[in-house]
Order: sequence, then structure tokens, then C-alpha cells
Amino acid sequence: MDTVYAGAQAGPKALDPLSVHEVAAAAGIVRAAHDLGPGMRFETIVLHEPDSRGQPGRRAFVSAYDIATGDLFEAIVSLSDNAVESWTPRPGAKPRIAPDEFLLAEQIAKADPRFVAALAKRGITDLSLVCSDPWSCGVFGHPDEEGRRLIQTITWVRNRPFDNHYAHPVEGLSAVVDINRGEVVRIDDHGVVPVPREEANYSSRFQKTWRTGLKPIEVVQPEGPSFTVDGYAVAWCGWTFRVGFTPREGLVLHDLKIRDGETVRGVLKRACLAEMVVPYGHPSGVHPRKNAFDCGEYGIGVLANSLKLGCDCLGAIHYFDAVVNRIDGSAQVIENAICLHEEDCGILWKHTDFRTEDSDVRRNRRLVISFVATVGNYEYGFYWHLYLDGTIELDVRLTGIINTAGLMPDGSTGRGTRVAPGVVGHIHQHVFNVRLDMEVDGPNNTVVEVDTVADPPGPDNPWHNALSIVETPLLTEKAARRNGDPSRMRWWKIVNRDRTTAIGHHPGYRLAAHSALRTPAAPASQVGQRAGFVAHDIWVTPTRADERWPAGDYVNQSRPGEGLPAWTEQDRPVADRPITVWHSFGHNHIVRPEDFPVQPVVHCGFILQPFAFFDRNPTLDIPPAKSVHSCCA
Ligand SMILES: [Cu+2]
Repeated sequence: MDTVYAGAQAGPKALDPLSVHEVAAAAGIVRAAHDLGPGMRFETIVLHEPDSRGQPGRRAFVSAYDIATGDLFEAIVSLSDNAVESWTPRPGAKPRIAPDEFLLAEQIAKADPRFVAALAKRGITDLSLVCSDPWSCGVFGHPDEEGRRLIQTITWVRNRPFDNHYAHPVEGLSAVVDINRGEVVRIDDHGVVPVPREEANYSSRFQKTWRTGLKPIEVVQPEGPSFTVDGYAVAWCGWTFRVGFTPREGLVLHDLKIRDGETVRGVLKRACLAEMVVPYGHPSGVHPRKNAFDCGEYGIGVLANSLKLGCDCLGAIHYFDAVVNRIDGSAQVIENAICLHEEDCGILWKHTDFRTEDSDVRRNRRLVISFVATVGNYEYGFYWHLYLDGTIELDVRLTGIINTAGLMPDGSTGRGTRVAPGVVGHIHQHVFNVRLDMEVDGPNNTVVEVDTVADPPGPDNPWHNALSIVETPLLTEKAARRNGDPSRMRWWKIVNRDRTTAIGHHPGYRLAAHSALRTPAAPASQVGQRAGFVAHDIWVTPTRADERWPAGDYVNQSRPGEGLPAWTEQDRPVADRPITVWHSFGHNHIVRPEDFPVQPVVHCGFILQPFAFFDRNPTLDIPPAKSVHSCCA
């Protein structure tokens, strides 16, 4: 039998993230049973989520490694019994790059005389102003990199303290660092080009003049918010779910259900960002190696911000702290990492009977569950929205600073947009992949592809206006590797064929894949090899607890073809059973000068909308707003 996630069977708090105490305890239990010595580090310490059989007790999943040997082991730890239940070597696996290693890599580079000499060749001698960011390396077949755990540092320089260094790229220079051994493997110097020195600052500490005329907008909720929170359980306007958080995925929504009259109906068993990759499209210098997997190579959860009321969030806010592990096995609390609040959201519906002038309008609102992560130069905000009519939305907001480059050695721009004199933003993509463990009205779901096509002309279609809806259930994994087709107005719905509604439909949810994005990456590129999920807009697999990572369990310097491409080769049945829908979407970032020196938010995401899930508009009972104007009730 397949292993599926479950919460209710294992007790109401079985899905709560590990506490500070539990993280430290898990590290201690593993160290006591399998001490790897002074080089022991902890990549991940996270809740081992209970499966449907609902084993009693709390468990942790621990990924530990030894920087001396490079060996990596996975453990399942019983926190209730103080015991390691399993200890599994993962030969060749390379752990993620941890926040603890970001500045370490820079220090190692700056301590190397070859790196210092390469900076001096460019007229840079004050190392305190040099910022060398820790980039993952991928796999490029350099013999001196074989078997090592690597970070390549890519370099910028400040003119003065706090100056935005991304305005001053030190083009063509990177230090390839063996982060386990603490040494520079090689300096890659692709030739000196002048470092642009014009400042481009955005910080309030540099801004001299301020726009006037902005009057305050205040969010007032005199009776408090409409949600209730009990531990990690949230209830709001008919919706219920549990909040989870992991170092790699960040925010997780468990057991998302919606009330329909007297019944509570499931929609999502578990939903999260599972992976993302940002490949850069410039073919020379340090840039081909820039293919950042921000979940699998860094962990989008461990990079979460502590949010601030009045700045990041407005209104009546409930914050959840996040607990993640450091590489020494201790726990780190990210205070106020997850924000829960309500927002007014325009009108929900409206109609005026033009004969009677009877007019009805209802206001919409949404519940927002969000976190923001800083990954080096860039910020990602992940905002899950729940609406009164049963709609679910993930709105990903991209901001921060573009990854800048200098000019080519011949002074040309290369594959990008000039954003300032001597400063270029290369073309790149941000491709996200979400893992949606579906539970539409029960455990057994099926994905149906829906195309809209014009009928051929004929006696039944004399005026050539007939349209047909072509529905194709996706029955096996290979058949369910699907891409959009605007010429057929294609979309997908997830239905429960075990159930039929009162008006004769299988209840479903429509996936509105409005930001679907496949990269044009060649199969032989790093992304083609190691981020197979970018090849299709949707994939469907039978839900399995051990198939969580669409680009493989260990993405850092990973081998080709792991994750979704390998799993789906089995071509397992995916109809009328617990299924996981994987959706790839994102932003094709052809940089604008307006994205610099800091990028106004760009949105991408997707929508899950009830489709014959309810028998009619489920919001007729939303009361009219009390208004200061006479037009409303
Ligand atoms: Cu971008």
C-alpha cells in the first residue's frame, strides 16, 4: 500500500512542526547513537510527518553529514523513545548550503592570496568592502572539483559602508571553495573588465528627498480578525487547516478543508512549494554556473524573514514563529516568520435589476498566510490566499535586487539588459514547482484535461459557431506529463469520481495555471539535466511520502534525471487514488531598468477554483457590508 500523509488519525497535534526542544533533542539522540566526530554537521532536523497508519509518538527526520569524509546519513528518530529507528547512508549525496556557510565561504575566499591578487588586478584592495556571494556550483566536470562539496563565490564591491554593492559587479571573477575542507579549489578569472563605480542606492539611509502627498491608509478591525488560531490549527469563514513549516519548503498547509452547509469537505491534504530553480541565460564567464535551486540547494524556509507589523503586514495579525536547525544541531527560532491576516479584496459579486433598480453587492475578503525569504540578492514572498467562494491562490511575489553582471571583455552587454552604465541584468527565469497532495472531497482523485475546440462546419454547425469541450482523464504518470495549449484554451481539473453532486457532477477543483512556465533550456543544460520538473506544466504521481522533491532528494551537485522524471518513468496509475499534482510556473525575467536598484514586486502563481464542487455560488449568505453610504444595506 502506498504511504500517504495523514494527520487526523495520528492526533490533532501530530503535524505540528518540531519545537526548539525537539530539534535539539533529535540532534542529541543521533549524536549519541552515531557520533561522526568533530566534523559532524546537521543538514536537516524536521518533523517526520506521520503516515496514514498513524504510528504513535513524535518522530524527527535528521540528515547528518561529516565534513571530514563527506559521508551523509539519514536518520528517523523517535523523540518519544529517545531512539534512532533507522540510519541510512546516502552515498554521494551533498547537503544543502546552509546560512551558516554563506559568510564562511566569503571568508575562505578572502583568505586566499590568489583571490586577493585577482582583486588587486582590478584595483580593489580594501577587502572589507568586498562582498562575495555563496552560489551553488552544479556539475561541470572540472577534475579538481571531483568528490568535493562546493560553493562558488561571485563578487561585488561597495564604494563605502552600506553602499549597494550589486551596483558594482566584479565581473569575471569567482573563487571555487571546498566548503567542507575550508579551502579554495581554484580561482576562475575570465579577464579584467572595469568595475562600474556609479552608485545606485535604494536604502532609506541614502535617500535624500521624499515624495509628499501620501496620506495615511489605516486598516481598522475594531472587533478583531475573523479567524481563530489554536496552536497551529486555523479556522476562518468556513476554512480550516493546519500550518506547518520546514527548513526546505518553508510554509506548508495541511488538511485544508472547507465547510459546505453541515459538512466539512477536503480540498488539499498538503500543499507547499517543493522546488524552484533560477537558471541564467548568459553563456560565458562565471554565469553559466548560476542555476540556483533555492529550496533544494539552500532551503527557502531557513532563509525566512522575521516580519514586522506595519511594514510587511497590516491589520490584525497573528504571527507564527518558525523553528529551524543550525548545522551544529541547535535550534534557531525565526520570530514572526509566518503572517496570518485578512484583507479586504474588492467586490465578491454584484447585480442590479435594471427594472426594479434592486441592487445587491457583497464585498470579498481573503485570508493571507505568508512568509518572505531572502536568498542572497533576492526576495521571494509566498502568499497563500483563501477566498470566501472556495478559491485558493498562491501569489508568489518577486522582489529584491537583480543579480547584476558587468560588461563583456569587449565592452558589449551580453545576454541581458543594461540597467546602469556598465551594469547588466542577464536574462533568467524563476521556475517554481508546487507539490499539491489533493484531497478533493475525499482521498481518491483524478486529473482531467479540458480543451475547448471549434467543431467542424456541417449540418449541425451551419453558422460555424459550435464549440465542444473535450475532457481527457489523465490515467497514468506518462500520460499526465502535460503542457498548456493556448490554441485549445487548455486547463485541468482535479475531480473525485467516487462522488456525484446533487446536480450530477463529479466535484472538482480547476487549476488555473496562469503563470505556467517551461524554460527553453536545452536537455544537456544544467536545468535540463537536474531540474526535470521544468519540462512540463503539470505532472501527476500517486502520493507517496518518500517522493517529496521534484528535482531529487539532494539537489546540491545532483546527478541528472532525479525526482519527477525518474518517478514518472514507472508510469503508475494516477486515477481514482490519492494523487499529487506538481505544477511548474514562474517568471521569465527579461530585466527592466526599472528593476534596478531594487525591483518592484512582480507576481506569479496559480489559482485553484471550485468547479462543480458546490451546487451553486456558496456565498449567498455573506451579509451586505454596513456602509457609511446609503447605497448598501
Ligand atoms: Cu529575476
